[in-house]
Amino acid sequence: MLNIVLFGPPGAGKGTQSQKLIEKYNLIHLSTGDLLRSEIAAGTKLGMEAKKLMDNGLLVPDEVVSGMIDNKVKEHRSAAGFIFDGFPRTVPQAQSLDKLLRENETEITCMIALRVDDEELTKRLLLRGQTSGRPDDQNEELIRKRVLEYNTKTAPVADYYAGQGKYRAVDGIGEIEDIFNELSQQIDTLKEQNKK
Ligand code: B4P
Repeated sequence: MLNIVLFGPPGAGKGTQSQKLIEKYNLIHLSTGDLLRSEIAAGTKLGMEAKKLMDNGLLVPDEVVSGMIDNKVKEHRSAAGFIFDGFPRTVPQAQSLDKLLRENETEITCMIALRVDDEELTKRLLLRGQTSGRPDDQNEELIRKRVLEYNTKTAPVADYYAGQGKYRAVDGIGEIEDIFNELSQQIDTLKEQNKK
């Protein structure tokens, strides 16, 4: 299986690039942000709890997101692989993902990070906020809070995978198509290595 963690701060382009990668490599897209937003749209208890945190730029508890991912991985046992988008966002989430994949006799192939600076992130998310209707994209203060949450809780996840020799990064600034080509090259190299 080809299991990629697409990593980066809010607005780095994880969602954008995942859409293109799943098509090219026939992978299942698992975005915890999307899963949480569908819970909110369906008005579930979990969704209502998550909404309070998301609207304030905070992370949702680890057990909630890990539980959602567990269910989805089990639903797609025979898939060619997964793109994990926006997950894991904390070290405990990464540990629970490793455990889950081990139980399913597979593992993370690689984490690929999209590197984008804070000013560009703020610009992109404010722009998206004009059309998306997403409450967490509406003001600069909230966006900066999400970036802070990322820097304190999520950035260490990169060290977790680096410790396993599974960390790579690409420049996330530039044309969407150029970034996609760069990611594809990294994935093609991994696939070749996997065959050996
Ligand atoms: P997410 O839904 O994961 O979203 P995100 O970080 O905002 O965005 P992403 O990086 O996917 O950006 P996108 O491609 O859309 O998280 C939302 C919230 O959910 C979190 O704050 C948290 O509360 C909660 N949550 C989710 N997962 C969690 C977890 N595991 N644990 C705890 N809580 C969790 O791109 C953004 C914009 O940039 C778009 O408008 C796009 O068009 C534009 N863009 C993309 N690439 C570009 C490029 N190259 N140039 C210019 N613009 C570009």
